[in-house]
Amino acid sequence: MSGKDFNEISRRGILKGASALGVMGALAPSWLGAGAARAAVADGEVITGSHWGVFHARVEGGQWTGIRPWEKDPHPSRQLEGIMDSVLSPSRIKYPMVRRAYLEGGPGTSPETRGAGDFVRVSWEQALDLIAGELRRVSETHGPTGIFAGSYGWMSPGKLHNCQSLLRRMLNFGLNGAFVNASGDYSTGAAQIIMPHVMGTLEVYEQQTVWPVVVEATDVLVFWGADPVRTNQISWTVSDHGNYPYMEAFRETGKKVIVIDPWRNETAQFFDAEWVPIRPGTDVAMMLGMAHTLHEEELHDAGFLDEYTTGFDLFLPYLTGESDGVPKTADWAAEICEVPAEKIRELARLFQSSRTMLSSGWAIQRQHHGEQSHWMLVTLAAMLGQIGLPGGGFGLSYHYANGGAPTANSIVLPGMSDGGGAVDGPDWLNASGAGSIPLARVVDMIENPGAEFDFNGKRAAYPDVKMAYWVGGNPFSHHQDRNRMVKAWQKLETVVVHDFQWTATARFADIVLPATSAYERNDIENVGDYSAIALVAMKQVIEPVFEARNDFDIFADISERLGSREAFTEGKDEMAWIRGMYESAATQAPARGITVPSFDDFWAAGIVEFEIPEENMQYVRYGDFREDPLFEPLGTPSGLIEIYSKNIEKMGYDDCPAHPTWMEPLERLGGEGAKFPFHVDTTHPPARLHSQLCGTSLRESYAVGGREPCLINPADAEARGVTDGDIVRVFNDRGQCLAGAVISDEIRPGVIRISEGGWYDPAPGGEVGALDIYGDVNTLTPDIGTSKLAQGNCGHTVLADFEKYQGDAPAPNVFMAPAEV
Ligand code: PGD
Repeated sequence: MSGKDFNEISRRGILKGASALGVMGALAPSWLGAGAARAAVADGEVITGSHWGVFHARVEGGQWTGIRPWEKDPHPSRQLEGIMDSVLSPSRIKYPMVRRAYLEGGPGTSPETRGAGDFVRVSWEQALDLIAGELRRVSETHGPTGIFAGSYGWMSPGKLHNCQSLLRRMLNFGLNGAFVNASGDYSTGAAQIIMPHVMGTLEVYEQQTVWPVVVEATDVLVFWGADPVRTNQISWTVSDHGNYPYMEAFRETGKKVIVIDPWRNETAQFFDAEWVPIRPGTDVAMMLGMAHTLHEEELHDAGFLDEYTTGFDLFLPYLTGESDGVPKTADWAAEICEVPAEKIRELARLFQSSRTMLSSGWAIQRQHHGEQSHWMLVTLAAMLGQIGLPGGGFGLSYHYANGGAPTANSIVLPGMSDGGGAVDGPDWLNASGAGSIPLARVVDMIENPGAEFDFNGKRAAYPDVKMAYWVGGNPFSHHQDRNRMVKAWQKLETVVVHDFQWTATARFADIVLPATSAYERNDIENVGDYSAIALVAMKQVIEPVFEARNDFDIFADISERLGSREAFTEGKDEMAWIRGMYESAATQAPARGITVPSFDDFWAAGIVEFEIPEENMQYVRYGDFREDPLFEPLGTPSGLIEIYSKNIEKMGYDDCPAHPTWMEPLERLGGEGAKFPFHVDTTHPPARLHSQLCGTSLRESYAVGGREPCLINPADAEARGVTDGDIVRVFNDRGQCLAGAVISDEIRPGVIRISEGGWYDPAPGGEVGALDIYGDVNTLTPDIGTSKLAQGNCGHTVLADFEKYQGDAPAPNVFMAPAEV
């Protein structure tokens, strides 16, 4: 099976949202909002954009009836099929709703009934009064750290309707910035903190050596825990899918591709790559084994290490074992990572003798001590001496948002300002005394007010948060250790959520507001996070569904109640904001030597495309640094690649030494005292974006027995008496969930795979520890920080066991809205 066959949809075909129309079509007259007609057309096609790409929406009689991918999308994602369903699905939030006990008893009443689905419909006026009143009460009673508005999540693209910036804007103007913010993200929590120490930049969100250069110059392309064929379907802004033609071109060259991964992922299948089925969580050991081989055989590039790096001499005693008595030989590594020592040596020699690109994903840093993985990868690449050469070195973003697709000469849109005052470090306090925490420690914060925590050289105490306000994210999907989280949430007095889907996060809230989806409002966005090949008018496709309102309008109305409407809106409506953003970006055009259409012409055309300059087709990451390290130094203290970091040394952390180090994780296969026999690989899903689209017809293409699929090696399945299609219970000391067995030798023995993003669906009763009956893998994962340095999440460090589920499995509940009362 090729990846292309797997995740692309027809470019020409118009997709009918079959199940959406089936379920909601009959309700058509009532699901349209009553307000003035704002949709772009009543009949015809409307262009818009999404995380899954640009598309044309077909509208007939004011109803959305089909989707046609943009004709210039080189690889439209099949996930587009789920979009209409997400807008019109039975899990749609229709009205403002308040948890009954909260409505009757006020903040903090019976928090253990959160998640039980007992909601009462209220009017918009009542809901907005409740929220504004509660923001005031919490802020007056508990001071500037009473409200948590870190509110992380992938929301929807669109520069104006960025609900998270809008939330913070409302609080910055309405409450003087008196709220707790959060820094970092769940994608690259460890890498984005360690990489500035090592390379002087974030690295993970930066342009890669471009694909045309890779196709031309790379001999060996390594995907180390990366699955770009799967994950490039989506982007943070509007996806361009620019990597797919180049991946096909690389495949056609017949050059070598190696995938180091516990499962033979879609990329391995697409390239028919050599598969190295490593034990999860042991990549640093394997890299050390390769580094040792290079050094022992004098294959490392001593000249490169001398000129472009610092600290190799301090790392070397560790590598050879001089400092700790343990030489990190290939044999030593093989014991840990279960890749044969001879294979480790062979790969080290191959990488050294060929132009090799080490392209890594982010799963290997979303682990306990995850800082070490990318640091060691850089160190290995430095020893190979190819950083800054065409097609060589390392890349941390080929799998994300089509990193490596050449960059066009585009104008850049400004984002929606959050009004300033947001705090983005743990101990930096803003004028009103509010603070910020590393994002993935949110549950730790709620549980342990006043407790001290470390973060990247700083130390601060957790605030005592009483209220959480979440928009555009699904923490009851993305955060680890669900049961710990359910319990911690009970300490909060008030939880407010805006979403358009009844996610578990909405179900565990007190006040739930129905937001519009991106297709019920107008917006503007870049196409291609790295390629920036176009700007698209995200035109409103249909009228708001039921009583849904734009986050912007909701926050404007709350601002009104807080006396700050004018500051929040600047007196501008939706189209005035969009026009302003475009016209501000257009002022960059002369300096770029390009002309762009007027706003009115752009809006009428729906899209404006940009050319890729020839020099951008040749871009080599770190080419300038290699050319002249004195005039093009890195942003590190030494200006060089830091294999040893004096700054990290000064921090003195016991869980993040000053050079890359193999450190035993909390738990791993083959690790001492491993209590459960299977590692759970919590990869990103093939047919949704995190939890987005889980509530749609796309689920029918992958669910097994109505549950999230669980990939199991045949030997492991046989040992547990499980056959294909069985429902299994997966469990450990932290939690339990059901899943549907898929038996396949594409996953290595000892590892099972359940994708993140399955909607959490606790069995009725919903008490802490309840069986999750759909398959949220974060019922099983640990909620610990990667280390004191980055405090990133460890969603990929998890052992569990499984068994065939006995008896009748309860039907999932989570895909229907709670009863309307
Ligand atoms: P999404 O499913 O994208 O997940 O976590 P994230 O919270 O980003 O949730 C976005 C929510 O925003 C959806 O419920 C959607 O309906 C809502 N939404 C969309 N548009 C709007 C809007 O305009 N307004 C409002 N109000 N709401 C909107 C993802 C996170 O999960 C990430 S980024 C990563 S990388 C992590 N990955 C893993 C992993 O690999 N393994 C594990 N175990 N756990 C992970 N968790 C993390």
